[in-house]
Amino acid sequence: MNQAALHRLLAGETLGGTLPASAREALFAKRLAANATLLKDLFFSLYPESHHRETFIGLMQLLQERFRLRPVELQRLDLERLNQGNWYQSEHWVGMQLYVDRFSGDLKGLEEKLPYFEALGINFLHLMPITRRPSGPNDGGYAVNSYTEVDPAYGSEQDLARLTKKFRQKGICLMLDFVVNHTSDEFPWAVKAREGDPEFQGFYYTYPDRSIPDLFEQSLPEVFPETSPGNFTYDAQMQRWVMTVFNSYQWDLNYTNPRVFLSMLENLLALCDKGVDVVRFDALAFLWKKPGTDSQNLPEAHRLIALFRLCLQVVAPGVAILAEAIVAPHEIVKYFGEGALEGNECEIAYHATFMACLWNSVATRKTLLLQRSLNHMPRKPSDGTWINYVRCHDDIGLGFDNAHIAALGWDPGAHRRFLLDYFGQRLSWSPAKGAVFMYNPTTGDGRITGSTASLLGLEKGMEQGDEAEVHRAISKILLLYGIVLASPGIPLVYAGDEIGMLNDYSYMKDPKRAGDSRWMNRPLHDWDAVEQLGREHSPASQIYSGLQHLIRLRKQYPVLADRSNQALHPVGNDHLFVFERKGDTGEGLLVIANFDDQPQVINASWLAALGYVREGAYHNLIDGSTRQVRSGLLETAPFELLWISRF
Ligand code: OTU
Repeated sequence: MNQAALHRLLAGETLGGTLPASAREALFAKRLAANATLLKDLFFSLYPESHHRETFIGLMQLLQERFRLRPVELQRLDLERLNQGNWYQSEHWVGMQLYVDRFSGDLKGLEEKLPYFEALGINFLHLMPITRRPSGPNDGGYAVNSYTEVDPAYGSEQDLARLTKKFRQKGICLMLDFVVNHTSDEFPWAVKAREGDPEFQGFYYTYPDRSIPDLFEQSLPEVFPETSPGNFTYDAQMQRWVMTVFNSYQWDLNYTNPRVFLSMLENLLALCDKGVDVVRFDALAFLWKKPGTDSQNLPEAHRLIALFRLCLQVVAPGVAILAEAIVAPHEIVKYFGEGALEGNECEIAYHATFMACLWNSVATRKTLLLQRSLNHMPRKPSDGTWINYVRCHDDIGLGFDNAHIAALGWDPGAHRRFLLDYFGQRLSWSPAKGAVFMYNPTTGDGRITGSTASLLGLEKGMEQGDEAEVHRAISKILLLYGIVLASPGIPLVYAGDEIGMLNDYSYMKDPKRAGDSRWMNRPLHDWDAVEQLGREHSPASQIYSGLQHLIRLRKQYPVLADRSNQALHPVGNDHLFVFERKGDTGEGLLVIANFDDQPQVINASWLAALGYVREGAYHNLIDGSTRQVRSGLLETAPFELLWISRF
């Protein structure tokens, strides 16, 4: 059966919305055949055939069953996307990430905010976890009691169904989390394990004594050393130690047990059937553990992710996977799949290195580390794309290589300390108001929390009534977002940043959140400020309108889609970050970003050679102005961002 005929069948116009069983079966058979060899190889490489033949047959049955259950409307979308190719690489996507409860109360409330997204130009939404979670500490929903059931505080299943339908009608892409590495300690499997059921104890890494935990601890780093030191927790009811790499109430799933994989796949496919377009694989670097290693980025973890991907390819090929791998630069790229797995892991990954380097450029006012890190990163496969972001709900990890810091002539330890001091309010001259997160005195490692606006000086500037500081902060916010919006990938706005929301200190008074300063950058959305937008020349209004304008501009330039190239230009001025987006047919857009608080110049002759300056003039798309080069130099104002079009 050819694709067009399948399309007609799935469209169901002549069939009253139903699809003949024979056509569905043919489609399933085709998809399975296309993926079967690799699927089988991967499965038996993790779970030896000698012991797990039956489980593999169980997997095949599960795929068939889930394929039958996949709603026709989503099957149709799957086909559309297969035909469209890399739909996620379009310049048309602009994302926003938000906590539903903090943004709009619940899912119904979120539906009412659709005009807000439309006005700003947002058409890709990452909703932080919305499924059931413990009523006590739950890591913002990253400790799950269910992978599929909506938490009653957020609404009902119907609310979610209605919302996803609305999103589809409006062309909004929905991304939801799949907390693939761990469940809460209240998850049904954990409850059974605690009750003494050995089968479910085998769903987690549980041990009767410290011998194996101690072995693991020799090489396992700590993720939350301040609040959750160590990687194991003793459960008194179960009388066993259980691996808890994150918080003590987040139990790590044991994927060396194939039943865990099958059960989690079932959860994943059920989640996809709710109308999710992208699933965010949380903490996926940690999926496979092995004593004697740091149990991150292991080859088995990659194979496991590929296995999930291939199963999706059979059942729900329109759904993309986002890698949340906040790991070393050369490790991040591997989540797109490499070697035999290229194109068979995640389609999308957070560009954590880029994000971290942007913050480094803010503190140093220099772009050397940014350029060097990007230049040295292995290239991602052309079918993958990045999520580019300035800030998210988590901390900022200083995720760049010490070797690059050293190559610039800086001492890596001292440089990292400087960054923590700059953002963590230990330098009186720094405009940043942030906090140091999870400082580990033994390693000297620490991360940074705080909202974009507060980290860029808006909070301090407003407190001190320092207009110049406020102005600089606004410029810096638009500078960072303008870079991200012109970079290859999906730009993601962290909710609140569009109106310059400051740090929220209320978490300190809430026992469920105190101790985790990431809550500082998870404020309740300020709808009063939104109400006032445009009525006054407030920082919020300036940031909002600036961002809205940049978003509109981005969508007008197909050269900003991920399929076109990015070339970084070393321009001989350490304060500037200059890159060019180039299409196949001569289109081009040049971005110049000044990270310094002084005006900076570059030699314009090579810009003329590239076609961006003609007869001493150039065109800045951002303010629509045509400017003159003076004495052969192009000048940028402090923290200015230019998008220059080609003549
Ligand atoms: C993720 O982040 C989530 O984004 C966090 O909100 C969760 O707390 C965590 O997983 C546990 O579910 O440690 O500080 O890649 O950087 O996975 C953030 C490694 C985190 C980690 C990342 C994790």
